[in-house]
Amino acid sequence: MAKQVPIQLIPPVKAEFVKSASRTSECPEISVPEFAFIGRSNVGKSSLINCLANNSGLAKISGRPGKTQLINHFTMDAGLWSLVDLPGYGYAKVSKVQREIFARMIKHYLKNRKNLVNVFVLIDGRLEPQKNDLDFIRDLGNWGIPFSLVFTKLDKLSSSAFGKNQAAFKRKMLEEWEDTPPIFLTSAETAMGRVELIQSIRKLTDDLSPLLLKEINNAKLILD
Ligand SMILES: Nc1nc2c(ncn2[C@@H]2O[C@H](COP(=O)(O)OP(=O)(O)OP(=O)(O)O)[C@@H](O)[C@H]2O)c(=O)[nH]1
Ligand SMILES: [Mg+2]
Repeated sequence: MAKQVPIQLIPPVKAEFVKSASRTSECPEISVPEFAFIGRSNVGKSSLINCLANNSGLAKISGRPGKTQLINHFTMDAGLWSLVDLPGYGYAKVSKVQREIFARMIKHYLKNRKNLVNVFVLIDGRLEPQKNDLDFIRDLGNWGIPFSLVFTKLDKLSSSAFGKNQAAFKRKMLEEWEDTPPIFLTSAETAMGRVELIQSIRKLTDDLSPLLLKEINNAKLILD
């Protein structure tokens, strides 16, 4: 049985950097439920990971897009689950070849990482719906990968301006999807949404750990 973390208690999550990998086969050994943060370059993935961890130096942040270039693994809640910081998509200043390499790396990771439970797609709350976000979400749907939407940087605009962007994004999604996924409203600056994100990940971890651990053990037996 997985160790239970009381969902209501949100202490500073005990977080540690594990390793950076340039391909799925170099990722840490599968052991606990994993969650990934993805989104356009500069959307605030690394900042939000630091906000969740309550540690501003954990993941590398930069005002220049394209900072995160590898698959970065962190363990959270003292190793009960792991969080992955992925490179951003759609950064025009990266060469086409480099973008293609990132895209392939991300796709391979998402489709093959056996303990990946949910992907959090970060969307800049200041912007109207962006084609590359909608394209990426469509890919996730085609690959059958569960995901949630996380609107970021909400400290930077009024709630009415954000309300319009959110409504427009939902409308766009509903042109192709029957429903919208779970949505989180966040700011790494004010820690808005931190508790909700951690609660949701802990709940998924609590629900899934026993099943997932059984599957992981079975996979190991087959490999041995
Ligand atoms: N005001 C505000 N600024 C933010 C927030 N989140 C991130 N930023 C800023 O946005 C910039 C990019 O943040 P990162 O966390 O490095 O973004 P990223 O998505 O990891 O970027 P890449 O690794 O390049 O793909 C930095 O200058 C951050 O300080 C937020 O919630 N509010
Ligand atoms: Mg980053």
